[in-house]
Amino acid sequence: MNVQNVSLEAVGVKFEQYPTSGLPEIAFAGKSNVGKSSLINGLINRKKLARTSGAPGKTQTVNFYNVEEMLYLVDLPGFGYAKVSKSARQHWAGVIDDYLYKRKSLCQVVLLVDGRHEPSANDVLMMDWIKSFGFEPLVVATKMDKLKRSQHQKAISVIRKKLDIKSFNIYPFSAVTKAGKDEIWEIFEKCIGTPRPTLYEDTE
Ligand SMILES: Nc1nc2c(ncn2[C@@H]2O[C@H](COP(=O)(O)OP(=O)(O)OP(=O)(O)O)[C@@H](O)[C@H]2O)c(=O)[nH]1
Ligand SMILES: [Mg+2]
Repeated sequence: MNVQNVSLEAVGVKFEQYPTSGLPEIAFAGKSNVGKSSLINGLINRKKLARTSGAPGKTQTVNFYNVEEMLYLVDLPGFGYAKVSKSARQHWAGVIDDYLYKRKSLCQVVLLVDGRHEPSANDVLMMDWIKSFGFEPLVVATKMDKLKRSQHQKAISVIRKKLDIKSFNIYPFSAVTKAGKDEIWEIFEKCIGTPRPTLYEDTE
């Protein structure tokens, strides 16, 4: 997609604060500092519309980026950041859980993992968590520029094994070179207009 018009339309932690337009949404989940906000910036051709930081815990709200009045890219707070209190961790888990469970216009969930490392126990939990809502997460391996080209294939197979991914692709991405961006947009474009999994039950 050739993205030109994009804006941060809504920021919040509760449903009342989220957009009501019903545009399809794609959400980005993954541990703090893995590169969620950087991936969003890469996809929307902006350097810093989504705020990033070298220190984990930067994004603390659910942020809705309106792309061309066609869809929202939704930046979720990171999970599993050890330095925050247990109660704060529970709070964020609740915000993300509520969002993933109830958000009707959510059509795809992207799980980001660090391409340099074997996924952690938390990454595996997040994968299972997303699946429990009926989604097949789109797995993106970030920071691939930090690996040599010759290490890419091995890195992807380590992720595939640990996350027990058999039937779908893992998408490598670098926020530095933007490699992988077009492939990710291609998948996103396919899911625009796809309803969320039927596992979802209307609770309202
Ligand atoms: N080299 C390299 N650095 C990256 C890449 N993606 C992210 N980073 C860096 O990693 C750090 C964290 O990136 P963010 O995009 O803020 O991570 P986040 O997942 O949004 O983090 P939280 O908001 O804390 O959950 C920043 O210093 C980024 O510049 C990448 O593909 N390559
Ligand atoms: Mg962030």
